[in-house]
Amino acid sequence: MKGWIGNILRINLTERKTKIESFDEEFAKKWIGGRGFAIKILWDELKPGIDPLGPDNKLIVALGPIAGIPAPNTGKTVVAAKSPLTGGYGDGNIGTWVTEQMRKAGYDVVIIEGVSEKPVYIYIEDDKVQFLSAEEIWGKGSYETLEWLYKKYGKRAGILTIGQGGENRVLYSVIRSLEGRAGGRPGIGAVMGSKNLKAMVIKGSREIPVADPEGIKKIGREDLKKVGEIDKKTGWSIQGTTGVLAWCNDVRALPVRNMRKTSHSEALKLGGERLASLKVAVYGCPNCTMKCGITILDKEGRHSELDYENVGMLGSNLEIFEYPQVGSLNYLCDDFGLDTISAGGVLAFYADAIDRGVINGNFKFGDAEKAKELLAKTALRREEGELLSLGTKRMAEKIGKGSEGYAMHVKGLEISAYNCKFVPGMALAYGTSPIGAHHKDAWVIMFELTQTQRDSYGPEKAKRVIELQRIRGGLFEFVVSCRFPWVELGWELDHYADYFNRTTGLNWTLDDFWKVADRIYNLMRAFWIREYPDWNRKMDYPPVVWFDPSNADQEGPIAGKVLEYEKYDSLLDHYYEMRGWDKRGVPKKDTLISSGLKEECVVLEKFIELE
Ligand code: PTT
Ligand code: SF4
Repeated sequence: MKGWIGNILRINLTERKTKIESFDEEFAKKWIGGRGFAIKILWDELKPGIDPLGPDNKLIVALGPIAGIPAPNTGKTVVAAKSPLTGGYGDGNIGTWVTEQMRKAGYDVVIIEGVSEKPVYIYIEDDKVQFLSAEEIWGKGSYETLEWLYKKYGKRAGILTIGQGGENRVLYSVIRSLEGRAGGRPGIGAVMGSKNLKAMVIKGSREIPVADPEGIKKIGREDLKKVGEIDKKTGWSIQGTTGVLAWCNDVRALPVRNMRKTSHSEALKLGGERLASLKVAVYGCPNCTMKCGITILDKEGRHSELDYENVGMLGSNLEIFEYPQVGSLNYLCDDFGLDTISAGGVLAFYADAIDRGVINGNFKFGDAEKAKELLAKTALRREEGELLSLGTKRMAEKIGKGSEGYAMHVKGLEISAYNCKFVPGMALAYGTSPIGAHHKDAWVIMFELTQTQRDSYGPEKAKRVIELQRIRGGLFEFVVSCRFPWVELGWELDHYADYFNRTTGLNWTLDDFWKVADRIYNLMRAFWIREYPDWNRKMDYPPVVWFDPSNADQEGPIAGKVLEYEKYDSLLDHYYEMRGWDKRGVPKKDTLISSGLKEECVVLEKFIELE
């Protein structure tokens, strides 16, 4: 078998035992890697209903066949577990040296299970695995921890770590790596913390086995150069992802004031041009020639790396329009290891609830200093931070008084920085995203607002959401590579089939990938249903406030417009029909069987009646 190493490293923290297991070509071809391996392992090995923060949850670190090879943007790693925030499948994709080092150490997957009695970190070097005391770094922020580990193991060591947020099990804690990389929005950092695991450090010394090493070296190197040249020509990485902020403000899709508003007169203070003018450094992932980690000095003079989501959620959504202050909030999220999107959503929800008088507190939109204090209290779970550590869904359940109506989440995961009160297709993308409201799988908004009628709920939108889910939530998450060369520079998808075939020696077309993507989607959905056997289509609804006419913009191009329930339902019907799911959003028997999930179908039938 080429392309895959065929090894899974299983690490049991309770027993301090490790084991190398192998998988065969059939498994490899069926699930490919990354998210594919993660969902299959979690489905097979987790008993439904387990406590995501208990010893039975498993942290999966998974790579795909092109991860780490010398080709454009292959320095990414999938981290996954049952999410403590949503109770469903959760994952994230993080830029890190772990990718290359783990492949060189000889593993496609690392499974971390059990709970260590005391805080530890794991050091892996090829076949050697050590459990080491984390006493010196437990309680420290992720920057200090990374520095401590780099000093010991060198700058090229693959490191995944958590901050105090993960240690204290804040439900939206992320895993951190490198200067500004963070992954695992649905609380994968909290899962790591619940295992008393501060960090995983990995180094490898072997060759990554590929079918065509010379071809990969030549083409990969040429393509890295070409991608860099296209980036320079287009100038994309000058502003990086923040280039989209001005557009979101124009089309009325910017998150402002807990998404009550869709634009702001001061929005351009947070635009991409402004960010570019403040740039002091650029960071990024390994194997990347279009590095997008634009870094500024925050209010306290520290390096802070900003992306659009961070700026939208910690800036405009909180009505904070001073870049260095947004930088400070972002820095704190990184250091504590909190997800910026959820943290921004939680703070905005808290300010909104106070503003509406349903809860007492002294936090207001626009108050950057208080927001900093609240982030620290959240990470340490002190005072009101205890409430904020739960995420908006649970906060609303505790607060009550109708606050669930404006808790901006789907399935418990806070909505990322696209305000869809009148963007039906993107609302569907959030509704059907397999980890809760994230834009990763189907960023359909640009297509929708530039190439379709905004007020249409027609099948063309459902079709495009599925196409994007196949590409972004499928292909890029199972071959494991950053999607930005394709999204931002138009680098064609055929390149990925080429890299895949050169690493594996197979002869696959993109159509072969879509079959795998659909299989993974069906299994991720089955995982959710097994956890929530009373599943119904309401699980795929965006927040009710987006349907509320009293929440419509008062002026501007979408004045008076909001989503409509009946029409959203018809869009959902189109989506379900195209996916082969029934009216509840449950995959039909035929769909499961024809996508190669016969055994999984038998299991699922024990939890819910299948059509
Ligand atoms: C990603 C999510 C995003 S999506 C952003 S900004 W984006 C937020 N970034 C955070 C951060 O930073 N610090 C922090 N403490 N929390 C953060 N939470 C948010 O996490 C990221 C890039 C980006 S920047 C995007 S879109 C693309 N995402 C990819 C993806 O999902 N898959 C893939 N194959 N390629 C991708 N390329 C791009 O990677 P999650 P990263 Mg990420 C400061 O983690 O959980 O997937 O959520 O990993 O290495 O930081 O790269 O406008
Ligand atoms: Fe990482 Fe950005 Fe490069 Fe993608 S484009 S590999 S996210 S630095």
